[in-house]
Amino acid sequence: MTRPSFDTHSPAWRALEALRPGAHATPLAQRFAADADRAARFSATAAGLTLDYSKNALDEAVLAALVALAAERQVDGLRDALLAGERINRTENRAVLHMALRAPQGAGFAVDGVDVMPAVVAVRERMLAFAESVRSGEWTGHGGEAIRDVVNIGIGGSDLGPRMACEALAAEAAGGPRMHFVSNVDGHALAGVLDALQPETTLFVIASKTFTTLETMRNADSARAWLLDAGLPRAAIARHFVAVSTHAEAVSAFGIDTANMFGFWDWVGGRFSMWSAVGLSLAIAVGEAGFRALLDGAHQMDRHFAEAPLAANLPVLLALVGLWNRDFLGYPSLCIAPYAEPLARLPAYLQQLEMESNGKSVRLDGEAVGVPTCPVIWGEPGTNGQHAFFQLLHQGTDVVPVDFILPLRPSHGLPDHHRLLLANGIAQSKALMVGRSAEAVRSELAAAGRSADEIARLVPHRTFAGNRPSNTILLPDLSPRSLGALIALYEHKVFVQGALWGINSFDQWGVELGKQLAGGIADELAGGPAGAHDGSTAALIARAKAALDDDAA
Ligand code: G6Q
Repeated sequence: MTRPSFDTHSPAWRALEALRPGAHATPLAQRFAADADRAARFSATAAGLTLDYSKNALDEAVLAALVALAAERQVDGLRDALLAGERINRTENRAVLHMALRAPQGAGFAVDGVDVMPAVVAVRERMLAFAESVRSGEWTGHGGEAIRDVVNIGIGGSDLGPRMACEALAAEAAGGPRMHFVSNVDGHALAGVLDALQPETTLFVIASKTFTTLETMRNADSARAWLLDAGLPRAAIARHFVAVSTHAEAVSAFGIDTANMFGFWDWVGGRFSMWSAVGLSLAIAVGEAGFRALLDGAHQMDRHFAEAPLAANLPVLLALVGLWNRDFLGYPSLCIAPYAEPLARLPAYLQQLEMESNGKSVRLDGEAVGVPTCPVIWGEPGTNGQHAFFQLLHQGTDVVPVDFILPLRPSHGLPDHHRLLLANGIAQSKALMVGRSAEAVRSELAAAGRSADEIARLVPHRTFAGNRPSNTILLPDLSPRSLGALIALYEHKVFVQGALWGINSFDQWGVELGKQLAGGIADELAGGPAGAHDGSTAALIARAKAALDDDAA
């Protein structure tokens, strides 16, 4: 279907503009004081997850206008087009069907009338069987030893998802091999991993849809050289390297047996691919049952997204609140604060998911969007962040909305830690909202016996205005099922925001120019002819070349 073109004069947009001045008229804390049901009114649950968005500067009129905007922008129709396998990624002429990867056989996902599920299920089963054979020791290295270390070599979408999820689900990984991830072309990354490994017991998973990505191929070549330099024969490559790719010819030329290549399809975007064979390393880590549970959690969220009305639809609500904060209240960034150490890589994962998808300035029709799109996504796990950047969240000059992500049960057995962790997460969202008044600071200092002078001097520093927005997302635990639902929630949020802004969330042309220029500069650094550069770039190349030539001499 064609998307309605973006219109800031539309009735819903104008209604929201009219509501904007009211957003700050009543502070959040007062909204709660006036309405005992506020938290329940602005919370929703699906696939085991609860989203509490009540600590945002909105009321029922704003919410109704936001939902009207979603209806006006035909979000439900676009969602149906997505699920119907239409080629909604129009700049690349591709369908977008990562939901099929976590659906059961017979789910009916099709592209151009061809059911994709038989192929999806076939690769899924082959890949899970392979993962189990590595875990069980049935798959051995060239010399017959079981695999003790798995190194995933990939970058971007072929790295961030499995890396994040392996860390998040480490508690599920008992009995499997140790997992390592190498993405950066910076040799420190690969060298640091290889130093501790034995070639005879190491399996490399080369994850690259195209099998041409510079970083991945450089790292894969170096890993292969490491194996051969250790004295293993070329025939060993087939036992120590497998590939996740769509490029059979390149895989075979590398020395990998295409029987050990796990494919996927052009309708799986890199940053949406952790559910495909790109999740092979994760499947080796958490095993077949864990991987299936992850898929099922995501599938539950998919069903909710497909079926729930807009006003009760978690991804739609998360997207609408984000759009309200970005476009109407003008907040330029969004902090992701998982209160879970295993989710340490989640902010980086969501950075790619949101910023590569919606960090765009033009609509699908080529016209400028005309309003701010994706905010800067950043964050760190709590409670660490509290001792670092939370100062700015509480008292800085920019208001930064926060997504607090709280798994209610831990994956470890240490007593009492989790009570303290949850208390801190909840306390931070409250503190951001209520702040601390000058009056409260004065009384506290007076009660502590401070002099009047000292009180007058300290009050401005110790006061904070509060009224700062946040969402809280509660997960029952940090299980594969909960993680799957959480990631699918953000994926669909990204889709909905793209639909609201009228942009294509599924291409990434903005990353191409730097890659092209790097190719030319790499040739120059190797002694090739100098290109046409500005003064700064030419001087930097000259200095880099001098250092490289020095080292080579
Ligand atoms: C993600 C992007 C990008 C991609 C990497 C790796 O959506 O497309 O991050 O995943 O550039 O690409 P390959 O898998 O082809 O190596």
